[in-house]
Amino acid sequence: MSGRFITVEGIEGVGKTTNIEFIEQLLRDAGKDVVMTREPGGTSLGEDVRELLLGHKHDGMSRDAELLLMFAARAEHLDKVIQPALDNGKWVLCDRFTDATYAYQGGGRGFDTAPIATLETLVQDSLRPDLTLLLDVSVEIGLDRAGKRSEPDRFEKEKHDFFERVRQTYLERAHADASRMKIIDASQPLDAVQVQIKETIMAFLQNE
Ligand code: T5A
Repeated sequence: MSGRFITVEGIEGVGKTTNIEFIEQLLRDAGKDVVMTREPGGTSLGEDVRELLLGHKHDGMSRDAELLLMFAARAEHLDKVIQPALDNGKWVLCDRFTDATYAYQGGGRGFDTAPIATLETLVQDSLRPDLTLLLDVSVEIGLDRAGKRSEPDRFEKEKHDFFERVRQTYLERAHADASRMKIIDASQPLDAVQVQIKETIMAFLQNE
């Protein structure tokens, strides 16, 4: 039996890294064999591409190059990690996936949906996440949390408006695809965020 594919999304500093291990534990407690991974990255090639995308060596990279590098890393990730795990009945838990491309390259950089959708179908065929948790906070809170943690990467150097467009695109996608994409109010204290996450995961498990 094929496994399930769960993704976690949101703007910078929203708490994806903090909460993904909590989600992994919920799934393991339910007896699922979990593979945890991330984008961009998740493979040797993908992690090298991540360096290119997030580092400052290529500040000013064209938006076409950025979009294609995201999907190049994703193609390798699907081929080497995600699809084999799903085929073996494992549950794949991924920190960001193609919703991030629609949000950052679409909303943020201004790409039309059509070329992103074309690349999505080319690289993924019919594969889409079964469940996506969209952790949502205001841009002010997200950037404040992210800024306290580490030096800004190439995306974190973008201006406030960029992240407003990214957030709005995420929210629009969640409202348009509400059965898959669940919005979590991540502005609350961590224990309250994790109550919402647990409810969402339990509801998904019950419908399996
Ligand atoms: N990208 C990615 C694209 O442009 N297109 C794509 O297709 C893909 C896949 C990846 C970058 O690549 C871009 C998007 C990104 O810019 P990343 O490292 O995966 O970068 O993503 P980031 O969002 O940069 O990851 P962060 O680590 O910054 O954010 P997280 O993981 O959401 O936040 P986290 O868990 O590290 O938390 C940040 C701080 O907040 C605290 C934590 O303790 C931590 O200090 N915190 C809370 N504080 C108070 N209350 C809560 N509820 C809290 N939750 C967490």
